[in-house]
Amino acid sequence: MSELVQLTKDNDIAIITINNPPVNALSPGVPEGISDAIEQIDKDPNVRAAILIGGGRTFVAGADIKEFGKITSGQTRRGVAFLPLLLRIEDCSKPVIMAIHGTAFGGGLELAMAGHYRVGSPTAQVGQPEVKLGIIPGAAGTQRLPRLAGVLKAVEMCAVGNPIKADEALKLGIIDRIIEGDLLTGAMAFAREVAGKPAPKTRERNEKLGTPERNAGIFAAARELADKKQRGMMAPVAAIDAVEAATHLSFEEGCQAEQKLFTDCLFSDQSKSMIHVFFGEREVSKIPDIPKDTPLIAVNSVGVVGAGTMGGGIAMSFANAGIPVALKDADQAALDRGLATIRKNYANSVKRGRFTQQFADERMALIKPTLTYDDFQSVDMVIEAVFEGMELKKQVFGELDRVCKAGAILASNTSTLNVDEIASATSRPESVIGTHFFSPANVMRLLEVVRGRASGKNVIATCMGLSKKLGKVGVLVGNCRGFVGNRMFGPYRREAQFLVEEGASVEAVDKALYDFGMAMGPLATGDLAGLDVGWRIRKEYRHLEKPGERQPLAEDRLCEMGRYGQKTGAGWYKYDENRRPILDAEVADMVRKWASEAGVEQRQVSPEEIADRCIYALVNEGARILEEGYALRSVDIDIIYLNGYGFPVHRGGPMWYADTVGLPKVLERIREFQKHHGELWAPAPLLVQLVEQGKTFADFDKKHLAAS
Ligand code: T1G
Repeated sequence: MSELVQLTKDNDIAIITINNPPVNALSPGVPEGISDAIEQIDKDPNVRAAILIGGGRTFVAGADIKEFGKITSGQTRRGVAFLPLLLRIEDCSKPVIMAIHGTAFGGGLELAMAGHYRVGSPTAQVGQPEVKLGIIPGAAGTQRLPRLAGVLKAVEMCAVGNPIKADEALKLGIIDRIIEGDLLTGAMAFAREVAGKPAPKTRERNEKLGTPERNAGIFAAARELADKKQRGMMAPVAAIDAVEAATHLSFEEGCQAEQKLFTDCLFSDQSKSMIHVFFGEREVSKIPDIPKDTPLIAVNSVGVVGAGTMGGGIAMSFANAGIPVALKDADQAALDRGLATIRKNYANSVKRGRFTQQFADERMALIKPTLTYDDFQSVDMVIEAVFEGMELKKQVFGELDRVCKAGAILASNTSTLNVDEIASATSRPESVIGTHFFSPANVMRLLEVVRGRASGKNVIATCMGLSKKLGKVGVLVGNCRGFVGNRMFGPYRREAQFLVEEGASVEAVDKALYDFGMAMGPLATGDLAGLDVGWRIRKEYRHLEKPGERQPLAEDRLCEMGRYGQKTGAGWYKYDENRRPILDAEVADMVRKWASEAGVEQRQVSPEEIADRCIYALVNEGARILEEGYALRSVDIDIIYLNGYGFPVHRGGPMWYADTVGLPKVLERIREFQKHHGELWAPAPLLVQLVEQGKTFADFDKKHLAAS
């Protein structure tokens, strides 16, 4: 038997235990071990029932995702085929009871469904999250789940990928009993109840497969939803097709249909990209020079300076994580406005069923408004979220230095300013760091943690850990202008504007990037964020502009006209009272006029050029950032773009996307743009170097890791 699977006995009950930490993935050796155990159980006349359970923190979290790359590149031995093993379990002559704690995900749930019964601890979760990796269940999950849970729920679970909790799984019939107390003890009692009785095989249970009329509506609605919410992704559609196959084909034929769809997805760029994202999200928390055991600062209370949009959202993030917040603003009216907005946001969450009234009330009670810094004397951390201006920030940090206790973390939510200069206003730069939240801060997952020259390792490690506590993904970035995300966003939006000046329409630019998969086009994003934000920053940095360098013509002028975007009812677009965009011919005429005055030649611009210009502007700037060391790895940049800027997850992030296109091709296109549009398009030296060496950004990351 494999060392990953143990077989023991308690009188007439056999116990199969999987021990493959951390999450009991079905790595090579696990299916073999289960197969051997089932053979022995079948043969042993003294065994009347068997229990399969996970050792450690969980049941089985699915197939081993690390193996997928080997499968698609043909490097792996496939071991015991998983699908036939599941049939073998189902055909075992003794009832097999699956005892679930933690997560039975993907292949884990498929394994569980091949058992004759399932019992679970109250905190167990089950799910088919494969779509989140760009694939679909590959071992009859799409065939057995509708047989247990019904078609409607099976489609949802397979196409959306969200897990469900034990109580819902019980109601649906996915599990048969919830075990309070010790799981194995409860499972043993259950096993003795069912031993010797005829055991149900999931694959033979057809009573929940519905009628063609009802199913047609379910599948149509699921496809419509996938089209809207998972735009451009192939796996959700494949998952729906596979579940549909279960409703009109035999189990065996359904499995064959599933296999074909599974393989198509597995070998696609989309699944490779999404698996890159899965590991990337975990990778970004690893900082080479900050050991895992770095002592953390306990953050049990925080202060937030500024009750505006950002400050309010940040206060909500902490309150939602159960951390009390003192929220300060300079004047009562601003504080009242900020609190009213927070209250309204909570009320909306209750209305939409996201929070219960009680949860919202409790969170609201954690936010204590204040007009004075005195309330910050005892807090463990302060996040400053005042207006984006250096003088004001320095003044605030001077105050914080005066009132806050020694060791308190002093964080700035600046999105562009120099963290070291902010730190210079204090006597303790080692306690100062940037925490760049994204708007709306209580919703957006990204947190850029900005490392200043003097930021202490414990301060950095605490902020990275805190991001998880807040339900966010923290990415450590260096202290350059705009940090990583906004620094790259500059050239991206610059190109979008240049394209309009050169003859593309506003809607054509936005549509090309929306069709690429971005959540919104770049011009519409500007209107949403407020064009005045960039305008104000540009004024602050005007002295750094290189003389003669081409600058976008429109946004400063739109701002001078009071067209700040959605909030003023007009920007690149006009907006109705529901903030729906309306094309504005006036803007098109004005841009044409400004462009002709500036001598910008008008021409036809293709959607392909629009996407390439904007996306490769991201890639080129990303390569510079990487080379300069302001991002640790290319995958860090990807995670930033996926979580903060609406980059499509199935393309893996800008740097990964460039790898999939092929860096030589990307470089060639960038050189073309350089020829036509000048030195703003000078290729990043790192990009040139990687192409010369025949390497990718992923190779760069590997080398970087090996060196650290
Ligand atoms: N394979 C390999 N490694 C995995 C893994 C997996 N399935 N799941 C987790 N890990 C690693 C992870 O990279 C991390 O490593 C460590 O375990 C702890 O994870 C045939 C085709 C289970 C809810 O999609 O959702 O089955 O960074 O930090 O927050 O149809 O991991 O420490 O080195 O996330 O407690 C379907 C994916 C596979 C589940 C635990 N299954 N995993 O969360 O810890 S496809 C999934 C998760 C499949 C079949 C198909 C979560 C978790 P390191 P963690 P966590």
